[in-house]
Amino acid sequence: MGNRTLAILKPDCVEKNLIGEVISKITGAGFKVLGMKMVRLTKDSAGGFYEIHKDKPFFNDLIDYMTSGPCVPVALEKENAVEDFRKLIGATNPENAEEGTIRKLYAESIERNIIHGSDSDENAAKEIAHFFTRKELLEINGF
Ligand code: IDP
Ligand code: MG
Repeated sequence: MGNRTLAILKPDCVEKNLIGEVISKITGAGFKVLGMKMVRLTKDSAGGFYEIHKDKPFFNDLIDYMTSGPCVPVALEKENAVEDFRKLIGATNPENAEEGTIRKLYAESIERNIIHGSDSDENAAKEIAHFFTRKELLEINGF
């Protein structure tokens, strides 16, 4: 069981001025913020991040969406981080997300669903490394 996960507050979250509300839900659920930054993804960076979906019919739209404006990657720490965070954000399609989850509360569609969460410990480590260097996290947190 790993204790880290990567969130991204996606461009629709930033556009809708929901950064504060969403971070508040995350910290309220017991996650500690290890690192957070605002970035504008390039097509290459977004394509690399979502490499696993490159053959899906929604891939090009997904890359357009993720590069449409700034987003906010957040490295998070908590016991059982990956599983607990996926529960907190809810199903990919907000129509199927449970009441009270971040996607149920704020997302408008299966594509524009506000937030990303890693789906395994292995991917969490890779995804955190996509946005934050080990040195950087070490320097920020002092451990
Ligand atoms: P996840 O974000 O819940 O892990 P994934 O299946 O990994 O969902 O898909 C990555 C992202 O691609 C989703 O969060 C969503 O933005 C987009 N996406 C997934 N499935 C569809 C779809 O069927 N149509 C349009 N966009 C989709
Ligand atoms: Mg996924």
